[in-house]
Amino acid sequence: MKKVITYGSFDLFHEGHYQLLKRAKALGDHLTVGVTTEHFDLMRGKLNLADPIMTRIENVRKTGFADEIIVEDHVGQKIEDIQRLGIDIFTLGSDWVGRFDYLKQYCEVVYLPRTAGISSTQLRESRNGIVRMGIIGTGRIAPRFLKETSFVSGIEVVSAYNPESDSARDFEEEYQVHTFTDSFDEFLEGTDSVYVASPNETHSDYVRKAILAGKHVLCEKPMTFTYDEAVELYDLAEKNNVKLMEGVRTAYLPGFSQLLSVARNGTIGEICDIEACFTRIGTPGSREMSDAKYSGAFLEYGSYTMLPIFKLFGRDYKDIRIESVYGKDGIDTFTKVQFFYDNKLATAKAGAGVKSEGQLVISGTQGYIIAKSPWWLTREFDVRYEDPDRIDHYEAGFSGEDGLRYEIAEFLSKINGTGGNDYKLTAGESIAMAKVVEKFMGIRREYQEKR
Ligand code: C2G
Repeated sequence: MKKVITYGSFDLFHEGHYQLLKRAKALGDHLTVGVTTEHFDLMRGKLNLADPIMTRIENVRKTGFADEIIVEDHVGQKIEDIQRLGIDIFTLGSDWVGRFDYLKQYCEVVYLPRTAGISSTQLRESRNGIVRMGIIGTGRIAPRFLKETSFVSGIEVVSAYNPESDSARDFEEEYQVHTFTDSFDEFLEGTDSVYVASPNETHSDYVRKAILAGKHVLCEKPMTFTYDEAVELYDLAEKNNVKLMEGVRTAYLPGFSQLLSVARNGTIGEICDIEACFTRIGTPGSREMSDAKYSGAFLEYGSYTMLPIFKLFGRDYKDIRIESVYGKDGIDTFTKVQFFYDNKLATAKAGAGVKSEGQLVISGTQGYIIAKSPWWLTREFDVRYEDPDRIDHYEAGFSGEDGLRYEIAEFLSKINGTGGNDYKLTAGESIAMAKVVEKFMGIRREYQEKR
């Protein structure tokens, strides 16, 4: 008996999938089909599947070609399956030519002709349409964001806005994105959604205006400087039936979700302490080194360090202590926020003019999780125990350099209603961050006024 295996996501099942399975079945007597999990697809950079796994499996089953259906959930599984199931032929469509030649040492590898003119990507786009996005602010992050959107199908940057005409013109010339300088309303008109990446102090006004114009908003952190305004903006988004999401990038990374799951599943016992640190010494004159009113260490990096704390301990801390080391003009070069929970402690440290070990340590009664710098771009972490020889190492998929594509994909699936629950960064968590930011700014202002 000749055994054949093939794999795929089989999202929005279409004629190409049907033909592939038919041809795969014809190669032998028994066909096994591996259907990918959402997690595995996320790890390999397929960011926006529309159908849940049960639907995808059911669609494969309905073709009648599969004698057996299995689930593919990890890298390296293909070799295991081929050996375990005694597979004679591994096959995939011709879009993969050459990519699986390494399997030739285990079985025959056949690339079948791909059906032209149809793909899940096309179907997703025609079903949901393309979400037109406008970028507000054309500074450092805008080009990176623009590049990352190209990895998420279904969203397209159509324009940008910057009231400073020089920088707008440069951006337009360099990146070929039509950039508005005068009319914000005109800019908004041609978009379905906006990404707010302007200077910190301008975020909330842009967010409000965009929401009122019926646009979905992804806003760089910190979205606002006050608790009340954060509440107001999330309410406003709900009332206007648009999505509002704060761009605390780490929250949307598959590796960070995995880290939170490991922390929550009891592996390290009961969690007692969290220490999260992020430092980056900025170039002299850069915003984080010089804008003592609206920037500095905590405003730039504090959101990352508060994230694991709010995710794991919640928002109901009993007390909070905020202390900073100040530089010229009273800007904070280093800020340490201590959270006191009921029998639990947490520390968030941010540095813009002080360098430290940027790590995340989550300590429990049985062991601890350590994620080394750059833990905020979570690619890997360890779980360690009393026995120093016992270390469990976890590695997560991570595509691209800065993880922005995961945030963009999340934003898109929220807009398209395919994202499920709002658990990665809830409005409540984002509002809790704004509350700490407000308190921090009050303390810093007081220090600056007294000097
Ligand atoms: N396919 C095809 N014609 C199309 C579209 C897809 O023949 N027009 C084939 C693909 O080449 C693949 C199968 O259908 O063999 C499933 O495609 P996807 O669902 O896109 O899955 P894919 O990302 O190719 O997964 O471990 C997963 C595998 O590596 C492949």
